[in-house]
Amino acid sequence: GSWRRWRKSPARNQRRALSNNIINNNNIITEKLVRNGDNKKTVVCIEGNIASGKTTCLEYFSKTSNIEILTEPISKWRNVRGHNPLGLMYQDPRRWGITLQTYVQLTMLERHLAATSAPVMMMERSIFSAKYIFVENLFQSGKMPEVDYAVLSEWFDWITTNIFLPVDLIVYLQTSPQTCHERLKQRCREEEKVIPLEYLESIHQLHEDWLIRCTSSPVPAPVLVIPADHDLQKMLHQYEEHRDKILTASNL
Ligand code: D5M
Repeated sequence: GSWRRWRKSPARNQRRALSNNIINNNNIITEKLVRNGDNKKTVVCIEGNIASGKTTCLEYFSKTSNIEILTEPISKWRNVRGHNPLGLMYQDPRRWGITLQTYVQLTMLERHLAATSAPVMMMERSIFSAKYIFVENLFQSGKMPEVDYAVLSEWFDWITTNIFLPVDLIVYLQTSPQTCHERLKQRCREEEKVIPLEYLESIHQLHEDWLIRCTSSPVPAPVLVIPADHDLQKMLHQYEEHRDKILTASNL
């Protein structure tokens, strides 16, 4: 694993969000913010390609006391009032991409603002990767109309400028797209049967541009890279090795 530097601009945006929230101290966001501030909670986001092993990582840390785990709200994405926007997006991204992404953005925002009580909150992905990886992928591959991308971007920019969403550490599970493809076939989730290797390759490149090359979107926190092509035993060993570093991320 290695540490990478992070860029300053999102921090500046988030400081602005912090002061905005304090000035408008009549809303629920401010209450949560102040509570978070008092507690000095550490927020760790686990990022990585589809089937990169995020769940295994979260399961490992769920056995630690004082950590609250927030998994991706995928059950909501598969069932919102009887509809399955995730499945629809895979079937016809051009038509349903905006539908899923609007809902992903809302549910991720809910996760970031969750009133957890443990000193460490570990999240599966983030509102940042939803935008910088998945929305970007839909748009860049020509599967999202420019107007949909513009509207989503306006929403995202407003949210991240006006709401303080602190992240202390990003753990990037770095895999090869081929490994993810193998793991995906094994887990056999109905909606994902249509995912080709090329989709995983695009998602991989976007992660690398964002978190390794730092050439695409702002990185909201320091990044710990963990190579994640290994078998379960080796992965658990690596999590053990990095455990203290991850749990004390707010001291970085
Ligand atoms: O991701 C679970 C499933 O959800 C997988 O099919 C990818 C999909 N996913 C996750 N986030 C997004 C966004 N933001 N847009 C579209 N699709 C998404 P897993 O990596 O297995 O946890």
